[in-house]
Amino acid sequence: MYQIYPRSFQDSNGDGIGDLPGIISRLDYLKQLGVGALWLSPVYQSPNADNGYDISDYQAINPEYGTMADMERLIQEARQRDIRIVMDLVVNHTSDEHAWFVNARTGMDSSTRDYYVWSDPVDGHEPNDLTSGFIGGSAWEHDSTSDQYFLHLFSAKQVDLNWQSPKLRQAIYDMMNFWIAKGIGGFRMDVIDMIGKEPFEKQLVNGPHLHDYLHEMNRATWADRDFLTVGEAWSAGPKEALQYSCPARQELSMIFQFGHLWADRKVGGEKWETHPISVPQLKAALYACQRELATDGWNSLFWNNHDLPRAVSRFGTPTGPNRELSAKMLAITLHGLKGTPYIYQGEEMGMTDCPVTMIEQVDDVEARTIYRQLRVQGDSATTAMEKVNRFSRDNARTPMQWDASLNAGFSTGQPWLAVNPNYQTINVQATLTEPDSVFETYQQLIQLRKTQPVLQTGAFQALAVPDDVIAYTRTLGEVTWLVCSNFGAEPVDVTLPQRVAKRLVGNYDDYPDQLGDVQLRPYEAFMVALQ
Ligand code: TEU
Ligand code: CA
Repeated sequence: MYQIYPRSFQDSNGDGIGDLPGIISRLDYLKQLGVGALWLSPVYQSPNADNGYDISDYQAINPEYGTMADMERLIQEARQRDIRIVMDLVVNHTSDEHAWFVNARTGMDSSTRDYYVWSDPVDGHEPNDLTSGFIGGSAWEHDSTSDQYFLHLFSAKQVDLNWQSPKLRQAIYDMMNFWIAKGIGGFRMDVIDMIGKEPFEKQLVNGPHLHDYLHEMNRATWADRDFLTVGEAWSAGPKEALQYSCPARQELSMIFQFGHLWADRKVGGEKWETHPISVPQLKAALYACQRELATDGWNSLFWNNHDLPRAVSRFGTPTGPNRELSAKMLAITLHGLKGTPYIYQGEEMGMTDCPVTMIEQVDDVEARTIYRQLRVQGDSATTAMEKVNRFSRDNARTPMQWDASLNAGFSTGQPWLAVNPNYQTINVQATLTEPDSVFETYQQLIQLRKTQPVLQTGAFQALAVPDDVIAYTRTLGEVTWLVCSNFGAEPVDVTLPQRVAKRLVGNYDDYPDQLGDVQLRPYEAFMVALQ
């Protein structure tokens, strides 16, 4: 699966905003990479308070991105290349400009009033102290027409839907069926662990009816079709992942869990409280998922997305010769695991985070709020900007770097978010012409995943190796493959199963044919077949 952030992928008309015709014009490139599906971040009608994660009409395309006819053409053109389109389903909340909410606001008797979460004031105040993630302050907003409060766990323009309403649930399923009928191949479900919330109990994730709703949704929409669903679930660990994805329960194909991404964060801390990456913590989290979902359920595999720093900047080295080495190492590590790998646009050529010096250069609503809070708490502007540069979602949202021409070939106009200045050297054209490129490594890995059953279903086994190394095998019948990766920029000695091996993929030309005691070079990684 390849994630496209449409705003930043390819602009076709020079307005500085990526669009659907732009995506269509790059389908051959994606086919060449070999991916089987594209997850598009939201392209629906939206006032863009949170770049499309605030939808005002689920059944219309944002004119910035094109028309419904463009969308239909994208679905067709992709299918002709054996690529499915997976749409982002944002049904925890709608925009406050959605007709359902505009109508709900007209009064207590409105037909869609119960689509949202309302409460009378308690002692003249908000019903409780829930806070909004993105803008700080209360998650309850006062509505003067009815003197009630409504709930928004994200920005005030992202109003929480009330899944306890059967009518709302049916309206969502109808909308999903509208898209399924258009021939899409799946849904990525935004903050799906929140739809069963009990705001008055202050239970925001994993509500008591969450899994009932997902089962009901499955039956009411894609049941019995060849259709992929992946839920975003920040609250889930391996056990919950199994619940969501075990086929017998008829819920989702898989979920995104984020356990491995705590490896450079204070657990339970805030997202800007970072520390150097702990590889033991990283592998413990990855392995826990492999083990828990070994025989039932299914994993998703990813290093980054539109909310997170870029993989090579976070887990590797974003400059110098180690950039390509570490980008390939990350690709090899991920693609060897059992599950469905997700590539975030630009990852396939080792695109890096783009640091900024002033908060004014930042678009992301979340980063702007946190910056303000950090300043109030006493951080200097410099310290606060350092933190913002480590976590800001803009890091991964800068335009796709296609070539070394003006604006990286993304747009002939002024891009909505500045292009990373390193586009002169890091771009698609360069990676396609260079021998042994990062792109080629991804391409090889994708081909192996498509053709080699051992990578699809082979059993996972971790190997005992030094802290900075991740090494595991996958076994199916007589076939055993080994994946070994040095996550450090320093050489490290390891002892690996001593059997003659066939080389499959690696990031150094001359990796050993005979394993045993081996010294791994900086960021060295390989996938080999053991005999
Ligand atoms: O993100 C889920 C979410 O919980 C975010 O707050 C996430 O923790 C944060 O972005 C990490 O920096 C999803 C979408 O992926 C995100 O883009 C949306 O802004 C959010 O939901 C609201 O729809
Ligand atoms: Ca455009």
